Amino acid sequence: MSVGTERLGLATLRRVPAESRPLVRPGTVAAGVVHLGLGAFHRAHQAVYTEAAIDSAGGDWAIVGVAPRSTALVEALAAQDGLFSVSTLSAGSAATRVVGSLAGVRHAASDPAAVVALLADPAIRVVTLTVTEKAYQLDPVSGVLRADPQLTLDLSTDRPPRTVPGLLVRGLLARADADTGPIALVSCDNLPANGRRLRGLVQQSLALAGASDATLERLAAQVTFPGTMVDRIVPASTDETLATARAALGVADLAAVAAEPYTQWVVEDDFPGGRPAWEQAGAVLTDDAGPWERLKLRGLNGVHSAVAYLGALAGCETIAEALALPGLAGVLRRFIADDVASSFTPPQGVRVVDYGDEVLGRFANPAIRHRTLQVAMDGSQKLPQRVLHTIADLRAVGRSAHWGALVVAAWLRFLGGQADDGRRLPLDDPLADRIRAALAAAPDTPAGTVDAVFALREVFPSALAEDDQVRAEVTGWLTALREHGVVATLAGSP
Ligand code: CS2
Repeated sequence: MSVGTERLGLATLRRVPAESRPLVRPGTVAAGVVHLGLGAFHRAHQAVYTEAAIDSAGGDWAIVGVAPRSTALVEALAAQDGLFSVSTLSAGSAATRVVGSLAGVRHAASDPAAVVALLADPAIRVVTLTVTEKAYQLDPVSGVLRADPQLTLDLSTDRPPRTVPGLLVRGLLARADADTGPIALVSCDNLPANGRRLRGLVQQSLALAGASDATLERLAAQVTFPGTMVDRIVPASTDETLATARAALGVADLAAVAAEPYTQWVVEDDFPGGRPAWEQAGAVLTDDAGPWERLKLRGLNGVHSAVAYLGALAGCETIAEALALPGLAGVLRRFIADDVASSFTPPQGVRVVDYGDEVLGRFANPAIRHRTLQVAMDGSQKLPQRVLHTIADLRAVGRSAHWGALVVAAWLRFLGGQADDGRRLPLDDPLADRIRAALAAAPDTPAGTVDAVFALREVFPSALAEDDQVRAEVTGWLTALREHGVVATLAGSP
């Protein structure tokens, strides 16, 4: 920040152009929601819906945002009175608006006790989470959270909790003790049946923490886990994002985010302590988010991963650039029409191919510079629900998943760490060490790679790993990718 640049905050809001000012002024609405995970996605999604809900229907539903790790973000938001901006970008246009739904911020790593106290506060009736896929896994061998091997210590009552489940469990135990009242815990991560998944994780964590039967019963009656489908493309912020915000606002915003115009939120309506009127902000409240989740995970995220791996291998920096690779859009349309659309029953009134066409249009947005390597991250946590479930559901009815196999092959080649032009590709994945060790021990052939990676049971369940047809298709694609590269493989695919 250059000397003399004013920062966004309550005191400088009058300098911000009128059309960019927030709908809600921080400090005027009490908190009712705690959000865990203050990343760019939350700021451009739930925070925006909640601000619009408060604006149109009122209610004490401001959000206290908790960053599990990042201190920089907590400091930036605290210095800005919780204000931040969202720039909505499409080809040739940008609109920047400040959002005012954050009533405060906390840093879990340095002050876990404050977060536990917050979760136990009777004013808080909704907790939302965006903590990424990898935070939801229990290790099948040790029974301990894979994301943090210290979980058991974390849950003992004489240690400050350090993980998300640790914080939740400690907060819930305090609520049960004080008979605080009902609360909904809402996963907003891209996982199938995310509500049930969070419920399972919390129950297992409560058991590990030694919660008594009476406590478990009390919590079962007072805590719900609505499932959700969340959607908006929000790349990690860059210097360019901050420059766009600053040009629009006339003040510096160090917590600025940029996002596409499209946004969607489908939420199961199970909030025993009430909730913001999100439907007033365009959210769909429903009994069952399942069909929407499958549509989004398979028809958007699965296709996103396909573009990310094939694009990264072909040397493309962004998703939009990758989508322009000759032949790729056609292959993705076939993947959507032949594989994804036949693998599940979509929500009523939705045609999967139309949804897919809209998705490809969104990916082509040149103003969203979403890096292929960002989407490629954490593949071991993403591939199952994005692509492998599509393949497994087709195999269960005796069909093959030709294009799905190409996506798996692209991931396997990506794991090898080298793009088609020889450039190094980083492997950012919680299973990276095991993947590297498995690949190093295997023969360096397509079949050797398939054997090594298909042996990761938490990624490939045995029914899929032992399916000769799937292995043969993936091996075939991997051979083509290794011998000819992405561009020639796409050109040669029927
Ligand atoms: C992306 C998602 O990073 C990724 O893996 O596929 O974050 C995607 O942009 C969002 O789910 C869109 O809603």
